[in-house]
Amino acid sequence: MKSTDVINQTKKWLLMGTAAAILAGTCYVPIAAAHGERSQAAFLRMRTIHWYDLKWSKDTVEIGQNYELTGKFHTFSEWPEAVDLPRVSFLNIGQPGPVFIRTGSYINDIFVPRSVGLELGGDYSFRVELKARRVGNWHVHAMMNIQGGGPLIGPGKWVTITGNEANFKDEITTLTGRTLDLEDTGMSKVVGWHGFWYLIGVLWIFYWARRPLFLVRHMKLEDGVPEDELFTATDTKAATALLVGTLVVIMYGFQATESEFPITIPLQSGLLQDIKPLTPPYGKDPITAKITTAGYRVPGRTIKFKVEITNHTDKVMSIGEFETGGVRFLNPNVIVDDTGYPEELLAPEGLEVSQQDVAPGETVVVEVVGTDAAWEVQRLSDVIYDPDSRFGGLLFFVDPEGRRIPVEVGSPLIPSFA
Ligand SMILES: [Cu+2]
Repeated sequence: MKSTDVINQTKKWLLMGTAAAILAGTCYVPIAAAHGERSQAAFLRMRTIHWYDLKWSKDTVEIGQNYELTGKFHTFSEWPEAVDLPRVSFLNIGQPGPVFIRTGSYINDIFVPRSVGLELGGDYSFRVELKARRVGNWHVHAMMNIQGGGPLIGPGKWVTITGNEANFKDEITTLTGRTLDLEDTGMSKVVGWHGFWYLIGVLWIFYWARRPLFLVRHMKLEDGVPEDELFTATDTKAATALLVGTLVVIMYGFQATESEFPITIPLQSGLLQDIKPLTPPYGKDPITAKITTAGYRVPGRTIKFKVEITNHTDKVMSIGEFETGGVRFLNPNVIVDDTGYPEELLAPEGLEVSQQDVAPGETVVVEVVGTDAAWEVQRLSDVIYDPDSRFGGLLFFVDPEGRRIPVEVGSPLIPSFA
């Protein structure tokens, strides 16, 4: 084969390869349907933070409009060893970049722009206030970041943002009385100063690069020409001018900025505080639930357990729901979801119980069976791969007034292969 043939062949293949890469990149845009949580170890998701009573305020918002994610969460008592205790935790939102901005977030009505400490075994309420910023269809998750543990991703729901992004404004008023749009505050100054110094640097290089740079100078040095003959008196003047000029501009810049912003404060940081859990409606441990056996079929879509329940209250309590890893198995006789909970996580008729109502003072052993595709789709069945085959969840009891009382349950979870 002649060498031109080889070159032509190479060109042809290169061209085809590039075309294929561009085509693949532009035409194949897969939709990410889960956003990290499914790949997390099932036992971690079931034994860390349990999100419940979640409410995403609407399904569609316009640019600049407010949006809210509210709900409660429970910190599981038997916190897994693999995750540090939630002493430094940050309430976050799982979304693909700032498609919403967070205008406020609260735990138990305490404003939490920084990390906080949480107690194990407690229930907390939270509220995250958002403002729509990017047009699109986004999957928004409740999320808690634990220092020394990582992100604990809660249930996510799709929300559509419509409108014109150019209209988005993030206005604030500072304590000095200025009204600023944080979308572009300070941008012109940052670009201006960076551009200015970059230009100075380029000009200085250009000043020298006009003359031959490498070979000529190298050869002169080799030939024993003294170093100081390689630059002229003008060069020395130019260098001095640059040095003095730089210092003057720095001083000017410092002064000008100082007089434009006379009052500035350092970054506000540090652990905010330890937040105490909510006071439960019936006091501490109104209902005790102790699992005696628990298991799941492999492969399968069912988790079942026997639980010894004692009702310490003076009301009849009905078992309405079992929640684990964000999946809600409902007993339709007791709880019908009216919050628009994400379909893929909701089993509206997924819970079967051998006894639904527990009388005041009664102790019973109830068999609970939760069945839904979500057990498999959300990969909770993948607990078979986990190094700690234990689970945790919340059993929701409903009192005659319709109040929901979450009771933590957890135990080893034994697979069966028959
Ligand atoms: Cu998601």
